[in-house]
Amino acid sequence: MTPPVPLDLPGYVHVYSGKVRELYAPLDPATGSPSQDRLLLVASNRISAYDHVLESEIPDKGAVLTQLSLWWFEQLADLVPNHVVSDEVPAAVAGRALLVRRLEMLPVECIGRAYLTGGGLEDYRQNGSVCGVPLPEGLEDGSRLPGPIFTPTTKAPLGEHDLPMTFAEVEQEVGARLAAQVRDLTTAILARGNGIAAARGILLADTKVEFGLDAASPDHDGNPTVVLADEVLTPDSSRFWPADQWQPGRTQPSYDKQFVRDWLTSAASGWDRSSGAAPPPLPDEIVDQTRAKYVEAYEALTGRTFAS
Ligand code: PZK
Repeated sequence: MTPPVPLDLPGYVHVYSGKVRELYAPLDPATGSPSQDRLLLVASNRISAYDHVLESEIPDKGAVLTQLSLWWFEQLADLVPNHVVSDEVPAAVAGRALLVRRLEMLPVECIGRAYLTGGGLEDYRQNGSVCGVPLPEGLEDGSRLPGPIFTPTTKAPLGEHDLPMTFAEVEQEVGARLAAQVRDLTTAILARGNGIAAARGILLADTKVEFGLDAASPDHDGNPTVVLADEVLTPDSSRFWPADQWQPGRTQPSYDKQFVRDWLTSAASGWDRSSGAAPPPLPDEIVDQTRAKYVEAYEALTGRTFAS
């Protein structure tokens, strides 16, 4: 897995690369030193599947996800403040980058689940609970939960897998007050998201959100404000399912990645998922169909036309 070469963005310095996104720090024009209070969050057109970042890119994916995140931040603004400062960014990353407030990030991946699948389902089958949250008997892959639950994980370094945490472990990491705050915010964000998405034919099975502290703006009690960071309720941070195909008891089709997964696991790709080999490039029609699904999700949710 060779990380891509960071962009050369005059006035910015590269600080970090994730699987499909990058962080840059603006340079102070007067001193030339990196900003301590701002970051540029850039979404690429890269796509991952089966734990590989593919060599094929999906045109406009970075812009669609950035614009969707921006729209969700607005929909959630009465629940939680967010890190967005501006969408005025260098032309080279127009539409797919945001200038954000640099926060002290909490060392927890905040996962909310409204439906049971993936790692949550495995935990449930072994323990009858997910991250220590007890659940009713008889649930299957894709079952809707009685209400959204908080199933946090550790933040593992890039390439390693995050591990489930109990709520008590989150309390030990960040304190009882913050732990309760991020739990309640995570489930409220997912509930609000599903309230909006269900009417548009999309189920949000689960989501990962990240919070940071803004010490510069303390709340009423003098505590640092909890701020929603990163991306929110995008197909990269959440499982999107087509509502009309939802059928508990099987693996649900993915709203955005199903064409990619089906082709990669078909004989046509010649790829053996268990071989550890890099997946082959995607045929143009799979790229086009996948781009169309991202645009379709954006347009269905926001009611806006995606303008590339
Ligand atoms: C921050 N990440 C994950 C996101 C990447 C990596 N507002 C913030 N302040 C401080 N740190 C972060 C954020 C945000 N968002 C986010 N890591 C640190 C991440 C995007 C691309 F490469």
